[in-house]
Amino acid sequence: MRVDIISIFPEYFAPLDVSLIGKARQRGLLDIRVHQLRDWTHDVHRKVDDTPYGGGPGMVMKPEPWSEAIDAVAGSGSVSGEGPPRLIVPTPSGRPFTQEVALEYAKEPWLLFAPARYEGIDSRVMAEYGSRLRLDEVSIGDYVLAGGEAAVLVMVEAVGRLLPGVLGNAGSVADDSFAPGTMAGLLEGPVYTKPPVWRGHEVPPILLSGNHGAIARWRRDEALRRTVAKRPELAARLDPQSLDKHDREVLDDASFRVPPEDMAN
Ligand code: 6GU
Repeated sequence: MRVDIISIFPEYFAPLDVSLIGKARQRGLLDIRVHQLRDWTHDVHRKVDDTPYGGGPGMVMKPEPWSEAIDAVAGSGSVSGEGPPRLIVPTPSGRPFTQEVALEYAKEPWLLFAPARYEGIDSRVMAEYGSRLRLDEVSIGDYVLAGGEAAVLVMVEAVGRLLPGVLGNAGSVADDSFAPGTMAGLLEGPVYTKPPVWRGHEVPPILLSGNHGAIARWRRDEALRRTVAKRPELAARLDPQSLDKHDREVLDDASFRVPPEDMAN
């Protein structure tokens, strides 16, 4: 996968040299190119922002540097004869970035991220590229960051780890909280390693039993309990048809009412 990032803070993306994503880049699985937006200005001050029409606080990013940058990067050859990149503009007013969206992006050959500072990019840039490219305005959660750069780091890591060959253990993607499958819609339960007793805390004995069926059942119970405790709104969205008798007993014990089938979603 090719990923381009246009930002006034290219140095913000140094973490993409590290760990899982850094290794994926070294191995040629991910081609990440970071560009300085100011390289597409033409004045001595390399100005990228101006005051907002209609007044109000803060500054708005000017359309011209963004359009020149996006045209140059999106037009800079394609990935193995594919079309233009998918353009992703991080903004707290975008649609939520979820695991589903990460899985969708992981299928793309080419992503172009356009993180803004200040109060955002002049909206005409989105109007223009919304009709020329596939454009997504996405938010990583209900809080406000000082700029989109941290959101790009989050999205590149979430997407990058889904690419074929990036994770050592292919099973860990299937086990993810929010991944489709037998544990779909449940948070992952607790995990343990050696030693078997640490500061008086024991590892649950079932995990040492070697009984893989019983371990899988126990893990599902823990996932159900944790989901009810920490994310009751996720528990409420569980498909009643995916719940067996034991699941219902665990949920009942956690004082969670499974909605009747006609109430589910
Ligand atoms: Cl994508 N950008 C900014 N600036 N703030 C955010 C966000 C994005 N997602 C949540 N808050």
